[in-house]
Parts: sequence; structure tokens; C-alpha cells
Amino acid sequence: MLIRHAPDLTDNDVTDHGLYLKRRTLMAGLAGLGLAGAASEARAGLAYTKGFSTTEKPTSKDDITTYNNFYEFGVDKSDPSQKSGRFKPRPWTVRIDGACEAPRTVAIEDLIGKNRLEERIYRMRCVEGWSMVIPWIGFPLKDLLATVKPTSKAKFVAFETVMRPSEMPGQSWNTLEWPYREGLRIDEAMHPLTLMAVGLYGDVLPNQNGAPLRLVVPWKYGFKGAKSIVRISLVEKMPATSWNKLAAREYGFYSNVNPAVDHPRWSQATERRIGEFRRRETLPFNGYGEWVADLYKGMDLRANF
Ligand SMILES: Nc1nc2c(c(=O)[nH]1)N[C@H]1C(S)=C(S)[C@@H](COP(=O)(O)O)O[C@H]1N2
Ligand SMILES: [Mo]
Repeated sequence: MLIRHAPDLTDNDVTDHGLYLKRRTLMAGLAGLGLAGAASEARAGLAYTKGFSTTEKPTSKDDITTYNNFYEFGVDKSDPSQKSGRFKPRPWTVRIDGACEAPRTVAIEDLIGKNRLEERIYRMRCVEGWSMVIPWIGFPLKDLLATVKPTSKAKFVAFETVMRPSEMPGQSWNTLEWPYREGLRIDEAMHPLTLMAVGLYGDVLPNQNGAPLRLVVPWKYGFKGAKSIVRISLVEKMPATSWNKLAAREYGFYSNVNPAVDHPRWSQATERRIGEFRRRETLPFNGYGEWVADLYKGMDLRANF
């Protein structure tokens, strides 16, 4: 048995909560994440977090892995799957530094082996007006940040994608300022919904989805979820972010999903769920308001879009 500590995932949960995979299949997939070794077996756990996962039907694996935004590989939706074959997500280390007592550099194997992996089925809403339901595998970002002991000066968290023009053909074009940068306020980063994903559909994360490690913030527009992360820095000031630098009027730092605040060039009131024909209404905070609306109490979400 690959994962010993999975007492909260039963076959009843599988049918009751619409989990797309049987436990056995999920555990087999985790072998792909390097969890087959005896050492990992003792350390790793897999939880199915009730409540946070949606019961909506996941988008097909085919759509999730061929309809992508990852401008490092090109601007067309098919570029990431077609042009990421040369990208090497291993070996890989992530530097975690800045306003913390114990900065460190950690290998992807340690992140996967030492964190309690969970499946989280989240909605993802792109700022362009389409959405998906994606069964991620990962761990809360707050668990990782806790290991470096943030100081009181840590007000924001900055994320940086790898810079590797020889493997990422899109980095030869000035579509965005490279490396891709994103950021969160510290309370957003520490929120239990905020995930570091290392897999999807029970298997290791494909290159086009941000291997080997990407951020997932389900109540924000998809571009906040930086892919292929090499550096996470705790900082005092709001960090510069790639899309905001390109067009500040169009892509705010917060970028919470908000049907009432239109993009200057299109409405955000509705969205196209990939695989469906009719458009659906977009929900405030992408439907996660009951957990995150409090983070923005007293803030003007039009001025701070
Ligand atoms: N490094 C990097 N991260 C990125 C992007 C990108 O171009 N580069 N695109 C973002 C956008 S716009 C979206 S919608 C999501 C898409 O994630 P997916 O392709 O896994 O669905 O990734 C985000 N993360
Ligand atoms: Mo996006």
C-alpha cells in the first residue's frame, strides 16, 4: 500500500462527494509523484478535504492539459502542450527567502515527500472569460511558509517562475516581462484554500500546467496562479507582478473573481465552462466567498480590483 494514512478517504466519500477516482487509482497515480519509496510511505498522507472541494464535474483531463495559458511556451492555447516537451521539471529546487527567520532552498522531492498531499477539486476562472474544474493534488502554501518562520515584516509573498529561454521558446518574445512574477498579501497566502499543486487527476503535474510546482488561488483570476515556481519571497511591500506591469488598468494586484467589475475590454458577468455550450454566471470570489470574503472587509473592491 502506497499511502498508509488515508483514514478519511473511504469508498463512501468517493460516491457521496463525487470524487472522480477510486482510492486505489489515486494511490497508483501518486507513484508518479515519487511516493512509492518506503520512506515516503511513512511520511506522506493523502486527505480528501471535505468542504473545500467542489462536487461539480471535473473538466476532462484532455481539456485541462491541452487548453492552457503559459506564455513562456507561446501565446496560443495549444502552445504549452505542444512546445513544452523539452522542459525539464527535474531536478528542481525552490528558494524561500526574505522576511523570515529560516530561509531555505528545498528540493521538489522533499516538498512532495514531507507534506501531507491532498486532493482539492477547485473551479478555475481565467480573466479571459472561460473556466474549468480541476482536480489538483497538492498541499496548503501555509504549511510551506510555516517552515521558514515568517517575521512580522512579511506583509506580502512574491512568486517567481523559472527563467529558462533554452527550454521555454516564449521567453524569447517580449510578451510579458520575464521571469513571470505574481504576488499575494500574507493573509491570502496563509489562507487554507491557497494551494501549492504538484499534481492533477491523480498524477504528476504535466509541464504545460506548471510542473513541478505551481500556485493555485481558486477565488482569484487564473493568472495569479504562477507556474513552475523557483522562488517564494516574503516581502514588506506589495510586489510588482507581470500582468499588472503590462496593463495595470486591466489586471489589478488583487484580481479577485468579481462579476460586478468588468475588464475594460469585456464583461466579467458570465463565463464559458470548457466543455459546455451555454455560458454560466460568474460568482463573486468564484464561489469561494463564504471562506474568503472576510479577508476584504472594509476594502473597496472596485478601487482594489
Ligand atoms: N508562469 C506562468 N504562469 C501562469 C501563466 C503564464 O503565462 N506563465 N498563465 C496564467 C493564466 S492566465 C492562467 S488562466 C493559468 C492557466 O493554468 P492552466 O493552464 O494550468 O489551466 O495559469 C497562470 N499561470
Ligand atoms: Mo488566465
